[in-house]
Amino acid sequence: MQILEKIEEAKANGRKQYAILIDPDKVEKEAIDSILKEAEKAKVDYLFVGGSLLTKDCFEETIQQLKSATNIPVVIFPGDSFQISKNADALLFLSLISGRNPELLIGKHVSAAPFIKKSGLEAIPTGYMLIDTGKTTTAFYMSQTFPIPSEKSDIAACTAMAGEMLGLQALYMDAGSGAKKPIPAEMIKRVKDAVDIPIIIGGGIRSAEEAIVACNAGADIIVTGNIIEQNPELMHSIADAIHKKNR
Ligand code: 1GP
Repeated sequence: MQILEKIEEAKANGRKQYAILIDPDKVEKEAIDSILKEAEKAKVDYLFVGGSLLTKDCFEETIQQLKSATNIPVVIFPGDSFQISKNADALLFLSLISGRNPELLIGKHVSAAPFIKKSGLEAIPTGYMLIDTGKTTTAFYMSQTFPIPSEKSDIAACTAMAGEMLGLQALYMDAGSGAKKPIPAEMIKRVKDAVDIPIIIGGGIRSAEEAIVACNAGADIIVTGNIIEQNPELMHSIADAIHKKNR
């Protein structure tokens, strides 16, 4: 089954899913095995891999390490057009619809398209929306765009609707890695009421309680990154809380 089908099936059955983000730049090669061991025990649904700024040349090596060590699907969450690997299971083909930087709306996609096609990777057309919850994150700076202010739920809802009308198959609303606060429930709810496509929520989620607030508001997939790198054990309580919603 393709990854998008899996996501859609889970959504149709009201099953919430959990992804952890592995930034190849931040996670030491030696730490990956222990993170994966915990991820398998916690029944994490997806491993997202990527970063807004990679300074080490270890992207492909990280994908291969993950693929050889686990059966959890590996989904590229690309921070740039060179973050492509035929060894992953899918790639979120992100268009930064919250911003007005043409390179991130369509430009990089044009350069990456032939490589993605050749790789045979499943590309999931995803509307990427950056939400400002009070801190300039690397994603905001690197994208050179204005994120949507977290109290402007109407802008988020209209952006999401436009993305869905353009044919995007999923939305990723991101407060950015290490955000001060997660995206407010009110905004998630407004977006959920506005569209039918699956909604991925990430950025600044540090506890099971915060993950549940996002799930209750309408998130279909919760992503945590930073906190897992600092404390892999935490993924158990977050995963349990998210999956408990499924019983
Ligand atoms: C960032 O949504 C991800 O793109 C995860 O954010 O690292 O803050 O969990 P955190």
